[in-house]
Amino acid sequence: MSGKFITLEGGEGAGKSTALAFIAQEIRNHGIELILTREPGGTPLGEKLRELLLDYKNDLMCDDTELLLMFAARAQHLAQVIEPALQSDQWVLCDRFTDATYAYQGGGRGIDLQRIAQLEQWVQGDRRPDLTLLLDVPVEIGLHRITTRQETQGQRDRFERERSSFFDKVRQTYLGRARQYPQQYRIIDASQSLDAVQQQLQQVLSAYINQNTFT
Ligand code: T5A
Repeated sequence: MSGKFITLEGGEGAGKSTALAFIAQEIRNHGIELILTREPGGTPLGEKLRELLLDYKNDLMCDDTELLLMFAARAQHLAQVIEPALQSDQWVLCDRFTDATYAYQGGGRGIDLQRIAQLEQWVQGDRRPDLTLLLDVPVEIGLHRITTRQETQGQRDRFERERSSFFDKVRQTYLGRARQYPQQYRIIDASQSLDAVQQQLQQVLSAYINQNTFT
């Protein structure tokens, strides 16, 4: 069995953190060895870059700096964590990856998608996710959820401070990529109840694992 690279994506308030533990457990229930990681971050150096990227006090960060820091963290993450795991036949579940760069820096900030594609090729070579689970939720529902969560968890980060028009472009870019890469993407309707979201995830994962493992 060769390692599979699974990514989890979605706009703000889509429920990724909530879904992550459930997805990991579902995969491990099939006897698969899995590592869990995230972007930006996933390594000690990447986590430092994450702090810079999310800190709302860095409000003067220009769009190219943001893009390059995302890919700097990613280069380290691939070299130190993702590639070694996949090459030793472990599966990797990553909370966000380059599809987030297309959605946020491309869709949200308006950076030319071709420039992102060039960096993607440079940093990743041919490495792409085998499966991307997109938790899709209308922007107003997602933003309402994070507003409720912030009452218990403090300050909004640099991205969470963006306007709803920014998140609308993020969502449309994700949905556009899901249409463009139907083999890679599975769209989960994340506006439903937690139980219903988990049921969808279970169905998608069972089908995927059955297709990609042998006993
Ligand atoms: N970024 C990242 C880029 O711009 N470019 C990139 O290349 C990359 C990799 C940090 C930021 O970095 C940006 C995007 C991000 O803004 P992050 O930490 O993954 O990345 O971002 P968050 O979106 O903040 O991720 P979280 O997983 O923390 O938040 P979510 O998805 O909002 O999830 P969660 O689980 O905290 O849910 C929010 C609230 O909703 C409730 C939860 O209980 C929680 O209170 N909830 C539900 N309520 C009702 N029904 C459901 N089905 C629910 N599911 C969850």
